[in-house]
Amino acid sequence: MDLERTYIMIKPDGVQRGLIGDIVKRFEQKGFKLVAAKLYSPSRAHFEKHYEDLKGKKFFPSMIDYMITGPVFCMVWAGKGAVKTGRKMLGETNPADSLPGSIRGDFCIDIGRNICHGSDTVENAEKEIALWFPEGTNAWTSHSQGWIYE
Ligand code: DAT
Ligand code: MG
Repeated sequence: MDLERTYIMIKPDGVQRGLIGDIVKRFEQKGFKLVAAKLYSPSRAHFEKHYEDLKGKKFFPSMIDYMITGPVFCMVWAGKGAVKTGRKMLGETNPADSLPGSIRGDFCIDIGRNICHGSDTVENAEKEIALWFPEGTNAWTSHSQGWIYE
């Protein structure tokens, strides 16, 4: 089965606040499959590439300043509808608009400290996976597959 992949990243505030385990747990419990993960401290240029679509925004420089304050936890999760469902699990960009039960709805308050990133389209997910995991991801078969998919 060729599963859809999405790039999920815990930002420096999520790492500092000890939320890696909670966020990983939600994706695992949902039934998605972890195919790559690493703690990583990329350069400013790397973040500027990741967020290149937002280059003209007023908040762009301060957002990049925040992203380079410490390591981020980078992950690729695979599963049916992983991109769309992953975004739903994260919540809205602004935590104030995020429902309780979503990650941003439960764990953060300010838009500029919204603890996590998730790809917004399948095309962007594949671009982001290539940027963050040039070494590739891991192919493995989960023993739960038959209990998650019909
Ligand atoms: P998302 O992270 O939900 O995909 P986005 O791609 O529009 O949202 O923006 C990327 C990040 O930039 C977002 O997670 C937080 C920051 N950001 C977006 N809009 C902002 C704003 N109006 N003020 C401050 N930071 C903002
Ligand atoms: Mg985005």
